[in-house]
Amino acid sequence: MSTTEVRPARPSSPSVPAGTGALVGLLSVGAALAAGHLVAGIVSPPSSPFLAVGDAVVRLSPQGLTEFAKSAFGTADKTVLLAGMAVVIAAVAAGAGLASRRSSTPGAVVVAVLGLLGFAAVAAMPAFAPLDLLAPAAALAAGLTVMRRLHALALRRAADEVRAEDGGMSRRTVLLGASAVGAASLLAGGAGALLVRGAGDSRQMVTARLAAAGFAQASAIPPGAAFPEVGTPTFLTQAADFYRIDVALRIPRMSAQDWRLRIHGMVDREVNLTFDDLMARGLVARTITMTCVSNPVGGDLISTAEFVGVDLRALLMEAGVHPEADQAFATSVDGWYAGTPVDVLMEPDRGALLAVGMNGEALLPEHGFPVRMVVPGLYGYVSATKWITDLELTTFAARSGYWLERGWAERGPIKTGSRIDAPRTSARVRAGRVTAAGIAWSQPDGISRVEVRVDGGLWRDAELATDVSGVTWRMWRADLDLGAGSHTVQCRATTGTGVTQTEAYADPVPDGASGWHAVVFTAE
Ligand SMILES: Nc1nc2c(c(=O)[nH]1)N[C@H]1C(S)=C(S)[C@@H](COP(=O)(O)O)O[C@H]1N2
Ligand SMILES: [Mo]
Repeated sequence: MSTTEVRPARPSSPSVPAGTGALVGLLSVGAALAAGHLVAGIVSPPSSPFLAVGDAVVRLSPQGLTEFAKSAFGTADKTVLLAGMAVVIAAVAAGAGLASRRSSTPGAVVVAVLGLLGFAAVAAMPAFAPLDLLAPAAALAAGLTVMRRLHALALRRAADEVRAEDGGMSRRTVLLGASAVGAASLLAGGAGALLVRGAGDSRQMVTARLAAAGFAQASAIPPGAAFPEVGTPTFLTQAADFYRIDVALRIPRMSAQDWRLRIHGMVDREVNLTFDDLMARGLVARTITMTCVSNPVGGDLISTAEFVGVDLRALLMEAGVHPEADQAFATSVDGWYAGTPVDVLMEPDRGALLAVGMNGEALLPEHGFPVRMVVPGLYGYVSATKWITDLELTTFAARSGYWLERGWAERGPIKTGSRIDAPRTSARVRAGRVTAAGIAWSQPDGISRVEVRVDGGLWRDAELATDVSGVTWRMWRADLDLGAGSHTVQCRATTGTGVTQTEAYADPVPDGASGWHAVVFTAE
């Protein structure tokens, strides 16, 4: 009896040739990126997983690095970044294919991990909306499908070769499958790129036209108009940090060229406007603080920007509003609607705008590109229709706005308010001299006084920042002398006409919150 084991000569289990393996990896990831880009182009351009990952890289990079990239590559820095990303992703994809020569599982795992990265980047976008998840979902599905199907094809071909079977699957079948996937990816990715670029081009064009018209830079806000060094917001809110409220599931995408506005209803003459018509009229810049009616006492649904646009009152005068019309009913391209009191719009000094720009640039898509309404002193839900395409002069009796139908008030004047930004609730600060700071607003009369008190003691005047205008917020600060222990600071504002903010607490529903903001913190 022999002790030597005789292994039967069995054919080694089939494995995909290295080159084919790498190709399968590349094609799977390529198909994923292309599918994601195409769906994003249709649904919402920023949700392209490839672009979203790029944006996330920029946001998460240390500032020094992004500044270096800017100085080294100038405006091409984005392109350099995306090209670099493409190289890294291609290397990972080829590696994943090489690791999957026998089974497609390692490749599928890599595709899934890349897919999750895409999901995370899209979900972390500043203007994320649930429908944005469609693009990374499409990418993941395409990547996994191609990985499984192409790999199976390549493996069958390899097995046939091992068995040296005649009439087995030919090399051509694999090549054909790979070419089909490659061609489909190129088509999908190309179409996606066109769609994505179309949206971006239109915005860039508007920004360039604003620059040419002399509105590139938001006008200088006087120094001393804000106290960010002690905790207030900056005077102008960056467009990307501007609070955002809307019921749009996905941000409407409309090019400026396709935009139209019809002013009609109870008017002498219907007015029809294109974007070029708007630009041809005199543009005006107005710095305006906007507020949402849902903003609770102490809340942050309040922001300020320099808006550029066309005077809405002048347009309405051109149309000739009938005296019976008490409501200007605006509809946006996504179907949302809001009614604004005509008497407010027609106040000579109110300054209502059809805005096309914000802080020296075209509006951001999520803030109403290409055109929105802005009315100083009215909450957004009755005045600030984004993506506006229709303005009907009518009556409150005839039509009700979206939030009116849901129990909110008919007219939405912004209530006088003030907020403490420093110290923060539950903060621990050093006992001794503590600087409290915050904001106050009362449109259109402005703020003449802000008072603070500690632990229910006497009210004392805070120092007011340089006044900008009655329709913007005004910052304040006050140095307090505090012993160790828990403290409560409160603030209250007085309007330009001498009316002090009410202490009476009210919830935001139905016409805006009221009451004095209080912050409890500890000095130690
Ligand atoms: N088309 C559209 N416009 C809209 C809304 C909306 O839901 N859809 N919300 C309004 C509300 S309630 C507010 S407070 C402001 C907010 O504008 P912002 O997102 O640019 O800050 O937009 C207004 N315009
Ligand atoms: Mo709002």
